[in-house]
Amino acid sequence: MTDSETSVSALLDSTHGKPKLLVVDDQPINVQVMYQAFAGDYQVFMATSGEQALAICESNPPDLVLLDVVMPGMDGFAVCEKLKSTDATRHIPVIFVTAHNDPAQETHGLSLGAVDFIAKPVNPAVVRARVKTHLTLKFQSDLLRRLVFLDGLTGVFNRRYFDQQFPIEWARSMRNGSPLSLLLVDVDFFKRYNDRYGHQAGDDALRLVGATLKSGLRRPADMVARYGGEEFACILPDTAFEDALLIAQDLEHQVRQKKIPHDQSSVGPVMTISLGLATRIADAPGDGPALIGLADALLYRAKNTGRGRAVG
Ligand code: GH3
Ligand code: MG
Ligand code: MG
Ligand code: MG
Repeated sequence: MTDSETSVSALLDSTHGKPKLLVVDDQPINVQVMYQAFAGDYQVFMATSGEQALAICESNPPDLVLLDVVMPGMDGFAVCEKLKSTDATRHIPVIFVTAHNDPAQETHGLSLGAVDFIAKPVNPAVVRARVKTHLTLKFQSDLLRRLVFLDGLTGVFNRRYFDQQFPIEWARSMRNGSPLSLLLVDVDFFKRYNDRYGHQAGDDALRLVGATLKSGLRRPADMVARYGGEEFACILPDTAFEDALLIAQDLEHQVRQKKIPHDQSSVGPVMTISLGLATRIADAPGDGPALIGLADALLYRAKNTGRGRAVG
């Protein structure tokens, strides 16, 4: 085994166990050939139509898709286009496998975002080698995305991701005329907590608060980021003020329920958070930074009116 193979298998083991492969072909015999080429080293899932393939990608995203082009109903090109235009599936590499391998088709497939194009009849050893190459690249780019966009201490998104995502959500909200809610969250008396229980315990508490906020947000589009030292920000797309206020109050309650001892807190004796909530409503003047400023001002008000509460 070469060094790069060793490091790749280590990466596979640490992140995924057996990689998940989705084979899509309307001819059961072709699916069978692929199954035999990959069963053993991979978890192989199969679909015999484009619609079925999309359903599997949505419910149980594979690490790579081997995709037939010509199928009755939704063809492979349409499936690829749909996968690439959806946030949750755009990072799944797609390899087209087709008998219609003229240059125009191949160029079209690659322009839709596929990573490779393989001609039928397939040579199993060649397909295996190409799949392995693309999976290696996929896992490396997954790792890079995690390093770039996740906070190293808490595992929630980091400030860099927030700064990238918030303007996107703001623009989407403007375009759709939908509300956009923003929560700024700050741990109460956290300096005293560090002084009393130590920095290590402080780090553990921040991890727990981050995890509690993350699990407390229910919609897939909601996201939490570590905004600064002991501050978090939650973006709630398409969420009206009244609903966001209930969520904010629930998050406050859930952190309190973790019962992290804090005998130096004037709110305590457990750790609490304060939250500021601001919502963009249709046709209201202002911009993204103004919404952040408003949420910050309301957080400040939560601090000044007793902490351990949400103010909107
Ligand atoms: P308030 O209720 O007004 O928010 O008071 P506070 O003590 O929480 O606010 P202050 O801004 O005075 O203190 C924040 C503290 O958070 C100070 C800093 O050392 C601590 N902190 C920031 N990042 C980390 C971290 O990553 N780990 C730990 N353990 N502490 C951190
Ligand atoms: Mg076909
Ligand atoms: Mg603070
Ligand atoms: Mg604080």
